Amino acid sequence: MVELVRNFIAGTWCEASDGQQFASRNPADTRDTVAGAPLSGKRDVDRSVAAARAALPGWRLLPAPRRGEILFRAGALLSRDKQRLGELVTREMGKVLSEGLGDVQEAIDIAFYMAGEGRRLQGETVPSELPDKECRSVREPLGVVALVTPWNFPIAIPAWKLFASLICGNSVVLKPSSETPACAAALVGILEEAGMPAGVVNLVCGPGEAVGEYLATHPDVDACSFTGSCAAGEHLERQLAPLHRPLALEMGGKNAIIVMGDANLELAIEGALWGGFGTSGQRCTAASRLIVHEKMYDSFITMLGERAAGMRLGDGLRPGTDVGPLINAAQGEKVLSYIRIGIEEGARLVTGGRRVDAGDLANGFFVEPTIFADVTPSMRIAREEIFGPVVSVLSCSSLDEAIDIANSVPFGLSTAIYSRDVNVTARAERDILSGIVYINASTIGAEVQLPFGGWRHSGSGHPEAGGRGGAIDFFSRVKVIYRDYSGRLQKAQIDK
Ligand code: UN1
Repeated sequence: MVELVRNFIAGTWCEASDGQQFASRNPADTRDTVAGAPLSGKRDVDRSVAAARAALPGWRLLPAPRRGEILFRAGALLSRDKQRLGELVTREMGKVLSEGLGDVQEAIDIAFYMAGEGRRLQGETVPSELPDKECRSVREPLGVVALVTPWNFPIAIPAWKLFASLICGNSVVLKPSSETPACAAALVGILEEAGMPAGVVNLVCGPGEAVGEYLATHPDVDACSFTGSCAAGEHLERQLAPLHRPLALEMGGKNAIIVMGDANLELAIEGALWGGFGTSGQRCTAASRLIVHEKMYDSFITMLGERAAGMRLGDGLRPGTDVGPLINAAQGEKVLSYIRIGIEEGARLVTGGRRVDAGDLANGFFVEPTIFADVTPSMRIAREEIFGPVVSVLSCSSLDEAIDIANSVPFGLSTAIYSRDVNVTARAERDILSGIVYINASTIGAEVQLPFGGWRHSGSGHPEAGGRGGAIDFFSRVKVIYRDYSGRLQKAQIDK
């Protein structure tokens, strides 16, 4: 069945202004067209920004707990439709069904979490240094916000951004990846059914970066939140710099798992497989470096290699599939080129390394779970984000060395350490340079009630998810109010 996706502007589902369409395809079998979507242009963006602007005053002034009620309903509707939406995620994006359902669950979680934030959008009240005077702060929305989202979490990431921006009172225009328009439209459809007033949420589809950039730099947009590649994020950062517009960026990662000599080996292997090959390695939190203590090194590699070689590639909708396809041929070729680079750099290929295109796999881009051993920190496969099922194993002889290696890349999103020694894990926790640290758990699977954000080249320092200290801080701005009820001129700093 081909889904008919439309733009959603001012509460109406509509075609692109010039009537053109593009298709999204099932990465497991590209003969299967998932959706026809409107190939949108500047006029569609202009209309959606105008709709968001027109809807802003009413939405901004609706009490935040009332806004939260709409998000509660959206959470309930997402729960009702979880199976259907999870299958759509798998069909349009390729991740295995359990993860497709997890993608939807993450959206449910953030819906309920942000709905509750509607009753917690706190400011501060502090004493004044002067009598008969109040000092307090309140949170206000930024205005019209552009949300530009990737394909790897086609429901969860738009949901993170939508629900956080909406609870704060912003109106939005969502531009999802052109790989996954049907998932985005399904989410927006849920918000419509939940009772979102017309114009508060608008959707414009593809094509790719041109529309996203036009939207983010649009003169009537107040802020932008972007998740995607470093190259696209940094480009956007340069475009937006002269506009002095708040910009939240979530970009790449080169996340490490440190495995110390006293680690629970079986647990560490499971974490490495899950973090390295879950979502076919197409997560910004994917574990792509394993820094293993020399005491464990050989046994770790042997066991990991055997387990990875036994993973089943295939269509994520088929039960028993461990690893789905890559999103498209360009991404597949990029992954293969990194495998060639690893071999040329002198790393040892333990398992995998090839595209599999026999039989049922002929019409997607499937790459075997691939492990390189004897990788050194300066190799490109140890430094650059691959975004595929390729894992590099490096060795270390101490905790300090492991942390140095982990911190030696420009990224800093998620790092894990496996050790039974609490003194070791506490030091790692303190010294690792990344926004998220896992102890005895893999690098993937962050929960929505805490901020999610990368340090250094992984992000702009404006985390997603979480409340204060997280997404609420980005999607709202603080206004400070001084109220003097003394009836006379009081001079701060002077009247003491
Ligand atoms: C991403 O890969 O862009 O922590 C997001 C995780 C998920 C989110 C990943 N909850 O792996």
